[in-house]
Amino acid sequence: NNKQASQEPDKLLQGLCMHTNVDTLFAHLWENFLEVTPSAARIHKLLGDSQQSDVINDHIALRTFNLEKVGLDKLAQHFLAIGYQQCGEYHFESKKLYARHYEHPDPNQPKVFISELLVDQCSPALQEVVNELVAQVPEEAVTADNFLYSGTHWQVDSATYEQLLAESEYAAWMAAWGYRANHFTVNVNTLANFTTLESVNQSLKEAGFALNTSGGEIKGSPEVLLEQSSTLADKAPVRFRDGEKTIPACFYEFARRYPKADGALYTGFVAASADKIFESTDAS
Ligand code: OOG
Ligand code: NI
Repeated sequence: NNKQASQEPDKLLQGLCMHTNVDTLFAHLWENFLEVTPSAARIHKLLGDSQQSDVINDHIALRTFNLEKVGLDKLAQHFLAIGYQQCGEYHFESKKLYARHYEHPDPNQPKVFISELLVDQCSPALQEVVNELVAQVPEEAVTADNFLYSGTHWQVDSATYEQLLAESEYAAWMAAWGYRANHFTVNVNTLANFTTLESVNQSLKEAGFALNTSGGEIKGSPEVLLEQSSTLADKAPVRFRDGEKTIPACFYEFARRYPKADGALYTGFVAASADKIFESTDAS
């Protein structure tokens, strides 16, 4: 009993520290995301100004290559270490991507969607470029606290960017932007002055924001328990080896979830919808 009593404060402290760590990580990711996605700050204000409380995040997404040094598991480790658990997995055959999502035991913490490019299924030319980029990442950078918002650890020239772009938009985006939240997603269920995703989209369009229309403005439906929409990525300057170029950076997403048969909100993702959300960073 004594022993048990003396463990309680430890457990409590651990729980508190975890929350501090989760909040700190997302604060860094958000700050880093806003550097290249100024429209997200304006949209956050637009949605948040219409209610008293803050805007709640449904999830964030991160991207990587499936190479040993920097694969999905290496990114996931940063979340597992602060209490997240592995949940669903998703396959995107034509884009040559694999993804998993992670959830925190506290349902108010954002979910995390991590994808990786299946480099071994790409052309020898792409494999050569990506291997060379990843070779420049110091081993210790991957486990450092700031890895998930550390950007690129390599130098790339604009011709190489264009070469990647011709084969995989995803590979080109990764080469240009590296490790950072690719998007944040507003939890529409908790917005006080918006009920439907249609009304969110309408307000965004009236304010002049461009939405991703691939697969329709709204991806998913009440039947699949998830509706999503997103802005088209902001364009931001990247410093390539041979000079600066302005290209698609990151975007903002909006998600409305529906209850399952047991009454609890669906917490997974929908592969067919995710496939279109990826295209929010396309150059066209
Ligand atoms: C992830 C796209 C998928 C979702 O909510 O379905 C996604 C990405 O663009 O990296 O975020
Ligand atoms: Ni998303």
